[in-house]
Amino acid sequence: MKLFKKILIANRGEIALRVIRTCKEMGIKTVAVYSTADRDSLHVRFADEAVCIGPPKSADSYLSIPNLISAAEITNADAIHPGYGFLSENAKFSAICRKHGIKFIGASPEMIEGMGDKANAKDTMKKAGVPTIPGSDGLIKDIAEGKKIAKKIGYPIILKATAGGGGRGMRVVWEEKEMEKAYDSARQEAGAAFGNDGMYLEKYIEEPRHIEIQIVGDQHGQACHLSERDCSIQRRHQKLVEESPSPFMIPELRDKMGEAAIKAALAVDYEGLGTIEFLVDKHRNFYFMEMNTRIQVEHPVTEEVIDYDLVKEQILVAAGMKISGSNYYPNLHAIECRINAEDPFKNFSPSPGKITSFHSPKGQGVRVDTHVYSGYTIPPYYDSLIAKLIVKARTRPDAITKMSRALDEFIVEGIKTTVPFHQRLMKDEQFKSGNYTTKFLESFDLTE
Ligand code: MV4
Repeated sequence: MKLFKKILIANRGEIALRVIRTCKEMGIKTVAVYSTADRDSLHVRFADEAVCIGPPKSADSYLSIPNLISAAEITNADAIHPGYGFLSENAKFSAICRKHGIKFIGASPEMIEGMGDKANAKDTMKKAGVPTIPGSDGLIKDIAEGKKIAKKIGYPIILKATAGGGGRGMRVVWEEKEMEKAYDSARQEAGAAFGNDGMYLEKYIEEPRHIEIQIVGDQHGQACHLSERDCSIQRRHQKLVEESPSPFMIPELRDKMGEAAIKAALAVDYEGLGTIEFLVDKHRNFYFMEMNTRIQVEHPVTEEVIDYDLVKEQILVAAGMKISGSNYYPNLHAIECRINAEDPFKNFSPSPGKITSFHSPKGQGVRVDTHVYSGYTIPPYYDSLIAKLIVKARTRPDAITKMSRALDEFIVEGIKTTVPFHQRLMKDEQFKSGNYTTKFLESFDLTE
């Protein structure tokens, strides 16, 4: 195995810093890239080298493939870590890195393309024996075909864009007479958003949980799982809280879902770190939803419960290391709260600006991943995540208590944050009971 000498991190914010930390511990040199809006970010300060790649607009900096490849060539980086978002699941970028002899620490272009098309991904998983939701066999060609399949499987059904993501191009249909309008509008939305209006259909699962399995596959044909994360606390397809283990999990289900996730990874010869997302219904039936081929925002909850550096694993596997092949099971309970620069009392509207005072919580079992500090100005151009607060404890109730205590210590002045939202959530009886689904936040009261 030949380890990388220098990694360029094609990202910003807390995840860029997260990758830099692991590289340092591994003795790998780092190159940060930054837009002119990010000069003062900690990822720039803590990297061995830093290259400015353009103006604030993402399209001209963090999404500019020529600028990133130039930065890698100038600095002699032999690998690029894309983090999450931006170009982390961009098939073209993965291909161009390969062409330039730079290792892309992520999936191959073929894999990204195969999993990015949702109907195709579902078909691949179905053929591999991974449970999928009953529905159309691939894309539907018109409304008449949609109605025919819906009648057979029964309403409600959901129409999904094959190029979809973040809930766009998706419509729930409760009865046949709504089908025409739903189909036309979803198709139009998908065409405009993704330049691909292919639609497929499946049975609508009414109050599902979102439970995902972390997997890792190596270049030698082995794959294993690292247990689950429950990401059901979402608002408009944005995750706000993640935890591991899932409060809904039982050992038999974990074994079955873990096995299905490994089957999914082996079916596509998956190399690297990945996540298989499942929908889980109230009867604990589970169904493949999507596969993510990147490190995820919520990876720290897994790191905390299995005591494992996932970024290190990702880098080692990209360099050709053989994995041990054994699965990992949680020994502790971890919860992550996403601290966003948003006003939870004003519909989570963005709140960029200067942080006049910043003090992060500390103490046993408390971790804060952040790139910000007192005096830092949050630019308005990027996502609103400013910190991730992760706690771990022996049990879920202890983790919730610890999270409450840590949130009380979190001081952020000058901007609004989601801290007050999380404080309320940690005291909510239904959240505390663990009995929540992806619908939970729709009815969560957030008046000041
Ligand atoms: C579903 C579903 C119910 N039934 N599919 C949302 C995003 C996209 N990745 C898939 N999504 C859903 N697919 C069937 N057949 C409900 C959702 C869904 C959802 C899923 C996970 C987490 C939050 C969600 C919020 C609304 C809808």
